[in-house]
Amino acid sequence: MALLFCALLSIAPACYHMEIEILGNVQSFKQQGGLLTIKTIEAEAKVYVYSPTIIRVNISKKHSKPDSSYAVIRNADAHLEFTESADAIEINTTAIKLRIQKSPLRFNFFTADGKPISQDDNRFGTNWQGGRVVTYRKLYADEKFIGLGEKAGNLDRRGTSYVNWNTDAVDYNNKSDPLYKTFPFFIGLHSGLTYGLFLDNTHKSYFDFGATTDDEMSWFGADGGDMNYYFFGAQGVAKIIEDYTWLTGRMEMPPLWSLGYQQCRWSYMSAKEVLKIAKTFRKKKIPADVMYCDIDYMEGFKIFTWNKKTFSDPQAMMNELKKMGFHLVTIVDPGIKIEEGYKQYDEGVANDYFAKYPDGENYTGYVWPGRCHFPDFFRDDVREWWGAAFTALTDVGVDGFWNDMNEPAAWGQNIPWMVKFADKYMPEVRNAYGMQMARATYGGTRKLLNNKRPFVLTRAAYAGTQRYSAVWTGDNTGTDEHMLLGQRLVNSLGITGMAFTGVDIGGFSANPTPELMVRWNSLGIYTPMFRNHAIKGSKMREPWEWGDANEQIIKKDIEQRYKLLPYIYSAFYQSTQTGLPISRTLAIGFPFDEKVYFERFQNQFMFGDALLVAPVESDKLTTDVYLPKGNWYQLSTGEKLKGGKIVKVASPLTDLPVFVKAGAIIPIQSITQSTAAKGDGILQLHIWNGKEATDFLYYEDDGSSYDYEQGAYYKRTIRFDPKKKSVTLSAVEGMFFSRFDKLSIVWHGFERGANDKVVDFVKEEMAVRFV
Ligand code: MIG
Repeated sequence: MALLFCALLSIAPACYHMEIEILGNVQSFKQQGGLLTIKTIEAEAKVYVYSPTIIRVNISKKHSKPDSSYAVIRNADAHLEFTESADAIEINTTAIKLRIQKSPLRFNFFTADGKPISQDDNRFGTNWQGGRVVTYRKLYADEKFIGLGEKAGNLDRRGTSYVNWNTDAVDYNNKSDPLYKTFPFFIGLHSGLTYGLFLDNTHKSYFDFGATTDDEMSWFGADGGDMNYYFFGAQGVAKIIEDYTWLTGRMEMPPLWSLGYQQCRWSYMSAKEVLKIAKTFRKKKIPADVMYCDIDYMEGFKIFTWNKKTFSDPQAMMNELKKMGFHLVTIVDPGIKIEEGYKQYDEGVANDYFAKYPDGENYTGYVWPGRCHFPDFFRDDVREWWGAAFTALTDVGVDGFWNDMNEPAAWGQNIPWMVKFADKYMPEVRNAYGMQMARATYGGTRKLLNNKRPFVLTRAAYAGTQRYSAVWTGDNTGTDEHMLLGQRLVNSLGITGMAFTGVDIGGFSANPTPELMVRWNSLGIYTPMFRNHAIKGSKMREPWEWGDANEQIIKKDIEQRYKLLPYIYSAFYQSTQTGLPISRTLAIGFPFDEKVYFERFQNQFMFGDALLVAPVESDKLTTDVYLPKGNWYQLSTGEKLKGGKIVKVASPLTDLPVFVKAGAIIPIQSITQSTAAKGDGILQLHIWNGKEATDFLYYEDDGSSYDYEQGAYYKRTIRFDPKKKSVTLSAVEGMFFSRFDKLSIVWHGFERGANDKVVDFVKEEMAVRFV
């Protein structure tokens, strides 16, 4: 036996030989409009300019047609200019100098004034290793890397490597990789310069930020397809995010209700239980907007059905929820149960809508309903069909749709690579499956809801998913470590265009301590999506399950969220315009401040323009916080602090450390029990004194329809000018009437004379002066 095994081993190398193929030297090139095509004996490179700060390089042995992308929504410029010399071709924009070396063919990016930003490793450049294509880049001594979206580990990804392969990552931890999503986009920082790189390739992909090499190179690549990357040369992390989201799209205004407090559980087992929980929120006067139904609302886990016993009258349940001002989000999974007589199964088979093996047989995998087929969301007709089926939910008034298990997940986790979606095999498109499901859900429900905004949530995603859906970070655990990791995931997702993000507050698996539950809720205020969720079998998690004293703290936290909604909603508007996330790692605003990357400070973030939040473990009642350069105030005490240093602050469970940037303008409203409630009609404008003039773009609309696309919004710039001693509001733009009729100005950090003022909130330009 042993002998035979050796014999087999010894012949293996003779049977298997991996080819390394190099890129070679430039043989010829030609320009057609906005495209420069460069040929070597081995391959072909296409270069396009998308904007002065974005250049695309696409290297392939065999370019496929047509050129398509799930992520990119823009086209290249129609024209491109270059110069040629004996050893290089040069493309110059106002921001980038791309020097294309001829022998061997290499791509080297510089600033317009010639400083190197990102260069190929001249030894290896781009090459093919079997079917895999890889590019090696020069690593700069002080280079840092941020990005890749939902990836565990540290903010600075230098010294680590990652794989993108969407996975149902149950019980992941801070070392796990891959997780659920694929965002092959990172930002590099060195020598005071920034650049971004987006590898638009849905195959399994790899990023090595100097983890497994000497200090000379980093590399990235994919198991198939082209070396197809977009290079971003803008200076400044925020500018690069703006460009990346210009290219891949930005989120739309979310329904306002989805920014309220969301209560979820696997599962509230009956309509009666859903209503009981909702009523308890109202009885206890704890604000909330959203209830969830996890998989148990269905009949035998069949998508688009209601359980006849436990949810016998969904319409009646919805009516009661609505009366209380609640919205309902229901879960959908991709797996369609194999069962004759079940509508989705019958239609799917009749119309051939499922993913299949190359011989035409439908692929079968096991998930909650048992044996299932999986819709081929890569096809237009399948997405239409899927989207239209949501009437089962929208007809009774559901307007939130939670897309789970769409990595896709099947028991055993290892779907055969022979499974085909549209005309592609699974390994090529797996990473985009969840995105296409979210796209189908969004497209269908947007139509069905008649001008109302759907709320879509997805677990799996690919670059560009922000156009369709919010995301959450899957099955985390109820520990302090996970609370901090979750914040890093949210902050990192924000770098890659995903502004609407959340984690399971309290942790999905395991039971959090009461202290952790309280702490995590206080961080929930400052999480774009504020949702509580827990695994089946765990202890109940609702705010009143933690004792009276803790209930009061959690209630206050949720109230704080509701007060901040005008500020938060305006931050979402900003994201729809610029792509900047709501939760911003400090690396966005302070990219070259070393301390921002220290492990003990790397979880800190700006929530919108004005608030710096420092997440702290639940058992740490004093903590060090790093305040970047500038002046700050502690939100809870009003104490003024000088930045550019580490400060020690108290961090009891009643007071998560939050700081306000000097000069901040923060609009706040009265506490309401849901976002549908009117409130007292007074918008409070909190002005935090500073030395420089500052602006805040205030935005409001009806919070629920698409009328804002037709101009039904209310927008004005608020300016605080300490030198002129005034707060001015520009005239209102847009055709919507504010729900506030009074404006009350609250002054912080002013020495004297600035009295709180209540004035009429008029549409014309207005100025409030102080002495
Ligand atoms: O196999 O629907 O991440 O949020 O509660 C588990 C049940 C399936 C995984 C999701 C989780 C959800 C759970 N789902």
